Amino acid sequence: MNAPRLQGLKVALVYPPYGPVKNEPGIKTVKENYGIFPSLSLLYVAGILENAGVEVLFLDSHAHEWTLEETVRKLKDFGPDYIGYTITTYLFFQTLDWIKAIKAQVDVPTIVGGVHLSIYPRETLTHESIDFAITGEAEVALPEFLWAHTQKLPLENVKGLAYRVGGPTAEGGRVLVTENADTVDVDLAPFPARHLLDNTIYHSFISKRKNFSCFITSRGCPYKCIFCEQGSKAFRARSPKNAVDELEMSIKEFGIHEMDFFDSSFTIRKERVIAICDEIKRRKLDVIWAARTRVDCITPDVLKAMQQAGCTRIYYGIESGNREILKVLKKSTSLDVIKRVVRDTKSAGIDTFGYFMVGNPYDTPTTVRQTIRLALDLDLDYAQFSKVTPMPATEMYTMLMKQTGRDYWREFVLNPHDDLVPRPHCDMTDEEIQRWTRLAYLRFYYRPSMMKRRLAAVESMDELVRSANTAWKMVADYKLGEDATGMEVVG
Ligand code: B12
Ligand code: SF4
Repeated sequence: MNAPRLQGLKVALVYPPYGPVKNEPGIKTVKENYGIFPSLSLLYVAGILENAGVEVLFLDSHAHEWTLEETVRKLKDFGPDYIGYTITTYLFFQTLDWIKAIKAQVDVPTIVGGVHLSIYPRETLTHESIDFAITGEAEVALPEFLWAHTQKLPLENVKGLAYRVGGPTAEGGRVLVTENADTVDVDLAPFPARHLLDNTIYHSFISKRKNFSCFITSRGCPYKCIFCEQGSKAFRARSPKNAVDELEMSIKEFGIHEMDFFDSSFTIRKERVIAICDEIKRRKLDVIWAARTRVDCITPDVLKAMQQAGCTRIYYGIESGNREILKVLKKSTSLDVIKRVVRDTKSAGIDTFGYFMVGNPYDTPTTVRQTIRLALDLDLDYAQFSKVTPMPATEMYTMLMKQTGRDYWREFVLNPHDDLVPRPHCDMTDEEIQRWTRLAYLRFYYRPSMMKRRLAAVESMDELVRSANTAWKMVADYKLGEDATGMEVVG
């Protein structure tokens, strides 16, 4: 990758704490108990920087619950030349608060990156506390930017960069966005720098082993579901050897024995998946793992290979129990395929986790009931019900912009606030959607059969406490019997 060497340079990466926001797809109780995950995005950035010779301080203030003061103290002790943050559109205003407060006390250039910057680089750079943005993947762009900036070379030659010229935008300054950086060869990307973390502190609400971490073996997605921006990114997969090398290193060097694979759809290429599984078995890696995929990318031989290689859970994007809505979402699958694949997965000895959405275009209480009914009938081991959030750079968001003539997220980034972005073609109010989502959880998890299953599956005291906590909060927050949807709460 011919990265310029940057020895002597110091960069701190900060992952600020974050909490629920109004546009949050998850309901509060579930969100609060979801677990603590490392920022894979920032770990990639740390790997890229170290590979280029930079000294990196990684501050996961979210996981460690470090206050702003503690974080600033650590930053001052380190004395960085730059501070970097990963940004998501939803959490922009929360992250920005930390960026501003840190900049006021450690005044070095701020660099930001993340998918958000490929969508709203100009709007983001109107905030003076942010100096530079990497607008795409950082593998090439970040070392080139740091080289050019430290050597005082012209920045317009750095691909994949956004920066201000001529002062603050409010006083006539302009934001320049250079041409997109070239696509990265995913097999050449440095591994996430997990050695910079205390890997013992991470867990999910259903993780069973320590240490726990997250992992990705491919980028982008060839499908075009209308609610997801990943379909706009070309699918690029790592070779089985490269992916399993990282897995092996995580086990041997950092004691990681449970991995959550965050590929958009892990099983898109069947032969690659089987090769990864064979490689895990050949190296006798002591790891259990979970992966996300689509029901129409699964076959019995893939399931068998995955189970034999330590896969204990598959997350399926099922989304809705209504055929017409599945078509609107461009899920291009049928209820029959969903039912068959969930059955096959369970027969293969792998737990099933279904993702569902409430508040889709044309959703009504009737279609939401169908969704809840499907989740119950499938007899999934876990289900997640999310309130629809039209995310930027998705077809669903374009629908909303056409319907309303507004670019809500753009306004949100220019003038950060926590107002709700409406949902396109959905007559249900946010309160109704919230209520249905909670009801869906209660219907799903508080059935006697499910409670029995959960208790039987609990492997440690820690896990039991986590589940009981979530369950108690969910019930305590819900006024049983006052629900207006007409569905009983515990079936
Ligand atoms: C793993 C993951 C998580 C994990 C770990 C967090 C993380 N970001 O790693 C968990 C579960 C914690 C999580 C949480 C959330 N996530 Co998330 N997550 C992902 C996922 C699946 C993979 C990220 C990844 O590592 N990709 C691989 C790397 C190589 O790509 P990358 O992340 O784009 O990073 C590259 C560049 O963007 C850039 N870059 C990224 N950050 C930075 C920072 C600097 C300083 C620089 C220079 C460059 C740079 O360089 C990287 C290397 O090339 C992505 C979707 C995806 N497939 O990418 C969503 C995604 C990033 N998440 C998203 C969201 C919305 C969230 C949440 C807000 C969800 C929620 N409701 O709570 C939170 C926010 C947490 C936070 N504070 O960042 C959105 C962001 C959309 C947007 N418009 O901003 C994405 C794109 C998924 C989606 N389509 O909705 N997430
Ligand atoms: S939801 Fe999944 S399958 Fe659909 S575009 Fe996004 S990543 Fe691809």
